[in-house]
Amino acid sequence: MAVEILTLKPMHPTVEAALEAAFTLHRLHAAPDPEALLRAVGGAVRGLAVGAQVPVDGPLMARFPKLEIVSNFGVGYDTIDAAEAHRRGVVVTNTPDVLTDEVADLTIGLLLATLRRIPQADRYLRAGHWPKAPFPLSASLRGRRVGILGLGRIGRAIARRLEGFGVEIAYHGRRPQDGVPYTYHDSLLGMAGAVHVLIVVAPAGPDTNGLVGDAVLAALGPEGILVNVARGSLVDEAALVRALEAGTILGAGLDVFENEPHVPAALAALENAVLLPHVGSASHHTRAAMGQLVVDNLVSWFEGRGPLTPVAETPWSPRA
Ligand code: 8YV
Repeated sequence: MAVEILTLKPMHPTVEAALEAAFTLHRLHAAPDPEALLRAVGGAVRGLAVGAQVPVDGPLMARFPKLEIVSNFGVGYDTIDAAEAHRRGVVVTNTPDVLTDEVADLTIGLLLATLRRIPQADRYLRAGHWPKAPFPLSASLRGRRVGILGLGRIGRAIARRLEGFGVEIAYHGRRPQDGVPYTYHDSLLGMAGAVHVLIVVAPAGPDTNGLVGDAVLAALGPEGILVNVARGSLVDEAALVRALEAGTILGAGLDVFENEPHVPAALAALENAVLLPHVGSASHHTRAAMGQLVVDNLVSWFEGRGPLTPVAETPWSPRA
């Protein structure tokens, strides 16, 4: 297809190969002079294939007057100004569903790792401490209530897994959901006070910035565990460090950070935090499926069949 597509940063090699096979592909990141490439091809580019690394905002979209679609690698698209895309008549797509189970699995792993201190126990053994003394006893999931902030696709998949652990499950979101057997809380603060584990899995945006701060952490309490697999921006990281240092909460399991890939030294120094380098969806299987969906959205669009997974801000329905 002679349609011109641009990538802003390296994508999974299989995605780049598939894009190259289907389209005329330009790579901004590989250009010796990116500005010169933008000037040369900006007027012809009709699709962007992006990850989370580069913000796609109005000024960037303005460089592509023929832009029709932005295909995002990831279910979260907080780095894309989707409302602005809508104003410009540009469709934004993301990669829902294909990563739901993977992220939910990882969340359960991170929760158990944090509660039972699995990475700390591994470090203890390797450091040769075991022959001298057994590893200290850990906290437990037994008898805990778990609150989920954001009962979307991934939140529900986490809740389904938690059912198997025999824990009570609660959730908070904008509104209660029909047909859901979990306790709804209309305030995050109220839920934090009623549970012992808070799992953050809500989409990021201006209204969720720093949602989990001093007050929510204090409400979670000294036995509380915070798990964040959404975006770092939902948690006030400085407040979290203070809470972990002071024992306001017991521990945190984090897959996401405010300023990735940079993690504050104060957080990395804490023994009661389990820190992962944003690996929720990072398996060969799931990343391949996400990449395929990035490509399939573009192919479907340019073959005139519409986007497969448009985001809520840029709804699309076939013309009659
Ligand atoms: C990816 C994610 O790591 O889908 C998301 O929103 O955060 C992850 O699956 C990320 O999008 C890759 O760029």
